[in-house]
Amino acid sequence: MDDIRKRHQDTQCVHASTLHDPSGAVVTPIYQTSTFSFRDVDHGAALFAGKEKGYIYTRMANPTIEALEETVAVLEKGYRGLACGSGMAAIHTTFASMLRTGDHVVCSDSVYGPTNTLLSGVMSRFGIESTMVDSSDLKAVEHAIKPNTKMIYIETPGNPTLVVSDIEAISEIAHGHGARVVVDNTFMSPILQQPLTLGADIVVHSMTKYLNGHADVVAGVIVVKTEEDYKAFRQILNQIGGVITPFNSFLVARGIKTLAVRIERQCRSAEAVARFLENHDKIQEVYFPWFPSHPQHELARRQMKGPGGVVSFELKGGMKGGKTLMNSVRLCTLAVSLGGVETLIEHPASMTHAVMGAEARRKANISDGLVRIAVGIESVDDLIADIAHGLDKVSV
Ligand code: LCS
Repeated sequence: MDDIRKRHQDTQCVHASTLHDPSGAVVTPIYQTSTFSFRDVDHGAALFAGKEKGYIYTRMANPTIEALEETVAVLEKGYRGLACGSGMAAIHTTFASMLRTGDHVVCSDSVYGPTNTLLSGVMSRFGIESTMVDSSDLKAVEHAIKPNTKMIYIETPGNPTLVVSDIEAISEIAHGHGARVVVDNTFMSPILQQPLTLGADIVVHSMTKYLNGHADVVAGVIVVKTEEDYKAFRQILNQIGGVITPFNSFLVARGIKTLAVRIERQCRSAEAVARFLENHDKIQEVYFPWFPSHPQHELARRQMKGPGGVVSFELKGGMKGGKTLMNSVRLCTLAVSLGGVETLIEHPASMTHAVMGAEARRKANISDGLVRIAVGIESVDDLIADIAHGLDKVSV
């Protein structure tokens, strides 16, 4: 569809990955090949020299992967996408493409645990410094900037406390200091938030979550705004080699066809679950950006089109209560990850954010009693009945 960029996102989800395959296939086929043949030596040389368009080798480009990359770029209103083998591969490729020894990064303290440790571990070994800040506090963000700050990295809402950061204001601050802004948009998907339209320079996603939506693929993507960035990032991705497979690209592109409808249901159900929890007498605190009790509630309503499908909360019984709940639910599955059609429940302090260590968790407000539910698309009545049953077992 030639004018796909002008269509509504609901339409883009369904049609953006259609390739115009010579066979007439309605769905982009899986080009399950590592390499592509050349007509003759001059053709191969012309492809390598960039004088002719075509495919060479799947680590460099592949039609099935390109169809997915184009789909996410369209949905994010970006220039082009670069699909990666995981969300972490997308984040690492972004760091490797934008930073060099001696640079400094300001990063939200509320990010997925391994993003935090990628900065404090691997990147610091290569001489890249980072400062973790509460990125919902604009003064703290500006204060953390140094003369060598090249990047402000935010995840909003942040995993797992759902702290919300102001993308537009942070982009203005960053650009005023010659730094660029990367937003991890995993928790929102492009349906609920389009950071590039708010001034951010780069978007990353773990496509393992909402974009794929079916808990059967690990994948990531980077979306850039300019041709210059695209070329630089592509070169680094090609060298590092953290690419996605054609088969996984096919699955994610298939998942995206239903993204808009899944997100609509997940937002509605998450709100109902959060409201149930907020009114329950065994619950101490609910973290949900759509509620007036959330500290960045007004910003969330302005910046996001919906709350997303994740609800975090603390029980009055602290960690002991949380453990009883997680061991007692029968429909919610005790597992990490989020964004799939099935509801998952997990314990950030001992699971997704264990790697950060106790001190970094304390700074990021991730208490030992915090429980995270990633709401799926089951009947919300069944979900609430399951959580109610689990809470019945908790003694406070
Ligand atoms: N960014 C965010 C916001 C994430 O939540 C995750 C994974 C990643 C990046 C990394 O993506 P991956 O390499 O796994 O595709 N988050 C997980 C979570 O909260 N539970 O399990 C994985």
